[in-house]
Amino acid sequence: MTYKYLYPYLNAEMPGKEDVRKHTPNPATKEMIGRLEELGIETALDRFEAQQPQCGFGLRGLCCRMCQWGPCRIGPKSPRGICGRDLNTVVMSNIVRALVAGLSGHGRHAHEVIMAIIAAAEGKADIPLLGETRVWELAEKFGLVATGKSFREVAREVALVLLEDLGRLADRPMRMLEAYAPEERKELWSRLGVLPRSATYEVMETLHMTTLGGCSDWTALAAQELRSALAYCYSSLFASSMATEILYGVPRPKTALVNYGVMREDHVNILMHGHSPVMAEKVIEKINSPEIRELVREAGAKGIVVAGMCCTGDELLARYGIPTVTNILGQELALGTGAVDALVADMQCVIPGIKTVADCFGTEVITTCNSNRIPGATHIPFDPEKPETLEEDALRVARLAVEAFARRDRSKVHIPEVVTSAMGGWSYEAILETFGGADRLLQLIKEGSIKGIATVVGCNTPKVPYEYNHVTIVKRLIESGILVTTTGCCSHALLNAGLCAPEAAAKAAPGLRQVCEDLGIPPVLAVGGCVDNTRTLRLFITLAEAAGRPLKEMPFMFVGPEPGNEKTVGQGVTFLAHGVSNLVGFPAPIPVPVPKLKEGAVSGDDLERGSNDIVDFFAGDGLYQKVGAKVFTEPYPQLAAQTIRMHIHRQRKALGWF
Ligand code: BF8
Repeated sequence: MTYKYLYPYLNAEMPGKEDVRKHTPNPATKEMIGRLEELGIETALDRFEAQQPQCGFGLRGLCCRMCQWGPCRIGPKSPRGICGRDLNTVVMSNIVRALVAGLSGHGRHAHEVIMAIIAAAEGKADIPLLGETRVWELAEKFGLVATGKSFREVAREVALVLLEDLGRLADRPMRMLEAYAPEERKELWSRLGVLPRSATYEVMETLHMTTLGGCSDWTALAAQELRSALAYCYSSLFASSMATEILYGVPRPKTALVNYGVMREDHVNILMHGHSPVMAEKVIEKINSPEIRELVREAGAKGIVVAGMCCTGDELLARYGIPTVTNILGQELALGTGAVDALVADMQCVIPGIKTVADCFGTEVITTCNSNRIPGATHIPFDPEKPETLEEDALRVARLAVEAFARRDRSKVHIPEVVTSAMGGWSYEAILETFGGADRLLQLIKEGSIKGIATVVGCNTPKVPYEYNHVTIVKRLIESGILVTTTGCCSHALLNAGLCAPEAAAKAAPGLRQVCEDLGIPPVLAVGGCVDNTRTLRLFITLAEAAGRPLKEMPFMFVGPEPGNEKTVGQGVTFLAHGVSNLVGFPAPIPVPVPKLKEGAVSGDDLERGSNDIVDFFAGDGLYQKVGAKVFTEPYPQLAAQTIRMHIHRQRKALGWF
């Protein structure tokens, strides 16, 4: 492996575009990087190179921009900012601010799907409520009285509780946390004083604590980090995932073809992108209408291909087996095929660079969320407070896509002929049913057929060779008998690499291979979008309960090999707060202690590690003593896989599971 850029103070190297093209595992990606290069179209990989070298202060979280006295940079010459803030305060403030930015993203997602339930229940929009079992489950957990009420009334009341968890200002318990968190954790979080009120309150409190003249005790900021992560987990992740299940049902496993080759030259190709599925679902309904079918025929197309990107793609694969194409760092490459007639983008992770690529091919970019506008794009929003126009709006989106097909410049179309078969739809219920219940799955783990479970998730970053870390780590994990669950952009890498197909069992260690072959399942289970990380978390909680052990003792790990979006901070800290250690594939913006020669060293091997409070907190004993979990950082995937194996091995040994 070659890396173009060396950052000694991070203990890390970063790839250039050529390194990415050489090492990225998907042949379709390699082909598209070359194709866009040939056409002279710029992508994120070019802009990443143009940004080199990146600011060393920013990379280590040492830049403070929280007031107008600054920006201040913390370094040997200026160990404090102008206001007197020290390194610990600046670094921890930056981290907790990133976390609540992510909380705002998933919280806004939760808001949209919760409001869609209310609109459906009140009969204001033709949106289904297919997740009946989830409604009754939540009503019971929340202690709602259902007697004498219709299903729709109960669904509405459940939605109102979820909404309250997003916005409560008074110091009262979060209802989802009360309902789903393990008892042992609730007691611990109460003792630590980190029980949250709501998403809104914790975002406000974090911004308040970190502004000029706010909190300068980094340990209080670290507590706010845990508090905000719990708000993130229960009000935003759990709520988004379950509210979507109330709308469109709980997914069950299904197979599909994925990868760039699912697009067809003679079809209208529509890519659904983003996170919230409400508009995407309605557009899919409309493309089957007689009006659109007639338009397709008139335009000379053989049909419509709907395919997904990022988390909306994960959702559609999980529910309908709709093919997926790629993830956040592949979105420009997918448009570079020239075969996409419409890109329908809702919220988050829709990078502005797509418009430049779309304009080269006449692709219709349609934005559908008022929070996510792109200059020059056609904007047809779904507003959950005004859902009455959804039918007509979705029809308009479908019409625009077909009209764009008629205009498509056929001479520029270049679709890599790469398709992969895959399975998606691994909800919490589906996993337990497939394994024959929690006790049976636990038995397989205890006897060692399955060594442990790693949830390998998250974004892409241009700081590692695109998708190489995801795929390399996961291959090594299944070779070691570790079952993998996956979501988000990582899942697209693994889907396209063939690791989510039952045939991938042949790549697993003998015990895991036997289990997968007996059940007809892959060793890598694609559970959905990022908010569905709660499906894995719930599985971990259930298995720990079945084992009668606290979650922190179980052979499980949270792995984010290619962190990118601020949302990943909350994902990791969510699992940490529950006692599940993290492996992150690139140093977070915290100062990494770089090894240096000991005083009087006689050889180059005589090294000592530097240290600082924040690294000791996350990677040493600080956080571990509080919650029983820590953060490992390893940008090199072979070493990362080894670290995960070691962690799971140690956990098993401590449990006596051999
Ligand atoms: O929530 S994995 S880049 S698409 S943030 Fe975004 Fe990261 Fe992809 Fe979905 Ni998750």
